[in-house]
Amino acid sequence: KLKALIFDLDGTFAETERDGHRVAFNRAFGEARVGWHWDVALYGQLLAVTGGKERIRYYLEHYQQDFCPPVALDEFIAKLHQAKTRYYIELLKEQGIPLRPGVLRLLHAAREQGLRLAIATTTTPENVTALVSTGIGRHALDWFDCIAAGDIVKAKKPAPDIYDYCLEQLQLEAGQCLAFEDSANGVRAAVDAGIRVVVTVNDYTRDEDFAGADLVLNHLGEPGQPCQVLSGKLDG
Ligand code: XBP
Ligand code: MG
Repeated sequence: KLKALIFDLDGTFAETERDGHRVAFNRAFGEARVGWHWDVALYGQLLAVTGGKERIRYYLEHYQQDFCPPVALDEFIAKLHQAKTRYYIELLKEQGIPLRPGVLRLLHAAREQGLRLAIATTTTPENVTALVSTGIGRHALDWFDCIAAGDIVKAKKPAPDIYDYCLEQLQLEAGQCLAFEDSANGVRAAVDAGIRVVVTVNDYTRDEDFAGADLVLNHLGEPGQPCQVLSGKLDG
């Protein structure tokens, strides 16, 4: 029997990547005067690597091979990423990023039916707090029995570790949970943890391979804005 819903955050709760994280990375690059800029298309490619620090490292290795960091590379990336987190939270507080259709409706419905809620994301914990409190309200942080985020596990999505961690915290079996994701990396993480998964695609992910997902939707739907099933079927 279904006991809990586990949500990805970036791209699933809200469209945070293009106008949120990407912009924050670029502001951090500006502050550090490194002269890099991640445009919308390049960022789409870099999203294949989950985790901001991991994404910066990948970019350096593949696009800036001649770059010499002024301090040890790990420290340089960590500092740059701290600045990025600061800009991202500032952006959320100043302009906010709306939740995607149906997200709040589903959270309310789940709570009414006694389902437990959790978050499984690769993003930094402070970003989860900021997105939930600006998108819904601070009180909503208490709705989640487990907020699994960022470096709490060693291997980020597509590894299943963050979902395994979540199941352990919730003390539930994979079969008692349903995950919500927006990307192929997220689907792989959930599927490899044995959890059934519903995908809501977005502009960055709609052409990805969601093998193993039970249901692929354009979004979760609102009254007057029905969702479209792109593939799959959820039984039971
Ligand atoms: C989201 C990510 C994150 C964000 C940036 O993936 O990969 O890295 O892009 O956040 P998912 P940080 O939706 O699959 O969890 O910079 O805080 O890592
Ligand atoms: Mg996502």
